[in-house]
Amino acid sequence: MKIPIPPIYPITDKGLARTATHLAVLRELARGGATWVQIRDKTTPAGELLVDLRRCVEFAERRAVTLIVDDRCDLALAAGARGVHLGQEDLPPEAGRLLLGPGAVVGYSTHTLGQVRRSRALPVDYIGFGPVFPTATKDRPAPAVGLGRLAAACAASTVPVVAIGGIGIDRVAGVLASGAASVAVISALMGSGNLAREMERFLRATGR
Ligand code: 3NM
Repeated sequence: MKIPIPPIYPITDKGLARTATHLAVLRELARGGATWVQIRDKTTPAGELLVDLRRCVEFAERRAVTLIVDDRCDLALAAGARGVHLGQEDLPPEAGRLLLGPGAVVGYSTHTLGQVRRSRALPVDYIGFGPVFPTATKDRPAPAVGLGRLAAACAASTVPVVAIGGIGIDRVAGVLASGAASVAVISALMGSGNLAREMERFLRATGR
C-alpha cells in the first residue's frame, strides 16, 4: 500500500528558525496543520539531540504527527520515531529497514533518474527527488533537476515522490502538477518568522 504522505512535508532547521529546540519548531508546524515532520540536524551533539527528539516523539504521538528523523537510524530508534530519511551517503535503505523494522517509514533521497530507477528495488516507502530548484540550505547539493525531470522521476517511481529543493509557496502548485505526492520545504518555512501561519499558507497553496 502506498503511504499517505501529506502534500506539504516540512523539515526542521533550528538555525534558520532561530530556536533552541526542534520541539519548538514542531509545535508551531503542528499548530499550522503539519501532519508529517522531518527532524534534520547535522550538528547538535547526539545526546542533546536525543533529549529533544524524545520530547518531539511524545508531542507527535499526542498530536498524531508522523515524525521522521533525517539520517540517524540510531537516534530514530532510541527516540521511538516513526521512521528515518536516508541520503545517498547515509546507511543504505536495506540497513535502515533492518534496524527499524517492517512497520517503520523509510525515505530515501534521489537526485538522478538512474537513482530513481534503482530505488525501485529498495525497501523504501517514499523517495525524495531534488533539488528541483537551486537551494542554499544543503551543503554540496546535486545540480537542480527542474520540473521536467521531476515529472520523469514521478513517472519512473513505484513509491510516492517528495519533491525538494528551493520550493517556495509560489512553486507548490507547479511541483504538485508535475506528479509529486508531496513537497518538502526547509528555508521557505523556517525563515518565515511565523512558522504556524506560513505552514497554513503552504497547505492552502496545495489546493488539496
Ligand atoms: N535535500 P530548501 S535539497 C535537505 O536534493 C535537502 O535531496 C535536497 O531546502 C536534495 O527547501 C535540500 O530550503 C535542501 O531549499 C532543501
